[in-house]
Amino acid sequence: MAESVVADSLCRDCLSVIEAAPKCPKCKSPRILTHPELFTLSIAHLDCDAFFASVEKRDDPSLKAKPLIVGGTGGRGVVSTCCYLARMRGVHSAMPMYRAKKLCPEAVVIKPSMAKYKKAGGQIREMMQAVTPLVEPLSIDEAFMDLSGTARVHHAAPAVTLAKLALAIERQVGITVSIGLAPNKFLAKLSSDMQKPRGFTVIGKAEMLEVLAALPVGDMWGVGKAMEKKLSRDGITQVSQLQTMDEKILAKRYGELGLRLYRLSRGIDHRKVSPRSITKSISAERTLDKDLWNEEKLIERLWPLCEEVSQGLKKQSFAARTITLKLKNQNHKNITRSRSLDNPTQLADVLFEVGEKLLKPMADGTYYRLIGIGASNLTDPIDADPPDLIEPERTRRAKTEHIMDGLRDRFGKQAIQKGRGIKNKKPQ
Ligand code: TTP
Ligand code: MG
Repeated sequence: MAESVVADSLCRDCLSVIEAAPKCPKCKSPRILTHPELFTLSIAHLDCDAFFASVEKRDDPSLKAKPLIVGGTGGRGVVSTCCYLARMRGVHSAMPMYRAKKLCPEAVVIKPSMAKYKKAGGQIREMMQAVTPLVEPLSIDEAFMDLSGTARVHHAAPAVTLAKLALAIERQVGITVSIGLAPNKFLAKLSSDMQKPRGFTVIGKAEMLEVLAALPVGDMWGVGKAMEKKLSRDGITQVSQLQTMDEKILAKRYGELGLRLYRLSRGIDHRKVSPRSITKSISAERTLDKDLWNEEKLIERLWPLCEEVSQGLKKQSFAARTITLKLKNQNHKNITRSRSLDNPTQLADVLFEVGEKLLKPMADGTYYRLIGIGASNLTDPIDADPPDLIEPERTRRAKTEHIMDGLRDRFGKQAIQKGRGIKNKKPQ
């Protein structure tokens, strides 16, 4: 009997749908994508490769073959990103620049030009939105896309449309991207990172458990350094271990995060791709009824603003990496002070703690007529507010805040107020 052959492969260069082969029979390209679920999956994650560095190389071809670092060049500057040549020498994002230069002395170092990156990011987003309205940007260079139902419009399976999009971005924007295609957001994001740069990785239902089992727990979305250490102390270092653990035990030990680990380790993620334009910041500010200089009084005004911003973050499903305090003096001059966080937050408590620290040196006798707090550098809340092992009190406060949010949802905003909120209601 003749063996039946299945066209389960795609040439990423000429976009022909073919039978599995080492090279495309039509254009001879070796960039063949083969997977049994290739033409049925529709949730994707797209992430630009070495984004800032790629834009710089595009704009100055003499940099193409050189290791390139983009970042702050001052004494305390850090690496924003670097090209893959510099990565081979051990340089990576968030590394102090002096260390990066030691690791790769011949690297060219360039200061970031945000306007250029925003333009390129915007162009790419528009191209994604032309493919499907269901685009959920996560940051300037990455987004989820849901391509379910697009086959009819594009006369091609999502995988083909995505490969075509990657080529179009290379041609029109001049940089490369990596794509992950999977049954859900968690797996799509995981897969887009697996074969960078210029990658296209598929994780299907059939092999997802096996793929996940091979990962260290630190690769799980939402497991930061502190959580990784905690799990390791408890003897859990591999996702394969989580896969054998009982849901109730994980929930009891690690709360909400434990439940998430249970689900994600099994490849379960029901979150929808929710289209939204990229919100840059969420803030709240008040013009004071009377100009204030007193530190304590200014701090009292800060708390309700932090609660407001925190509610906004939670409602819109964002977490902030940067917190900015804003003050306006009697000459109507705006003064802002910002701080970046190690872990993004959604919590009023954290906003307040940072806001208070930023405010203290500003309370130098100057009269202020307005106070505000802003949250920016917004990311997915999945990484937000990991349990604080150094300050367990902070974890306890975070838990209280979540419980109060739940009560507020059930009984209304005024039904429950946190200590600081109540204090602010007292006549002064
Ligand atoms: P990433 O997508 O995390 O990194 P990348 O695009 O440079 O590299 P990769 O190929 O691994 O995706 O971030 C996108 C851009 O955001 C990056 O080019 C620079 C900026 N960025 C910072 O400024 N600081 C940081 O710590 C990180 C991680 C990124
Ligand atoms: Mg990237």
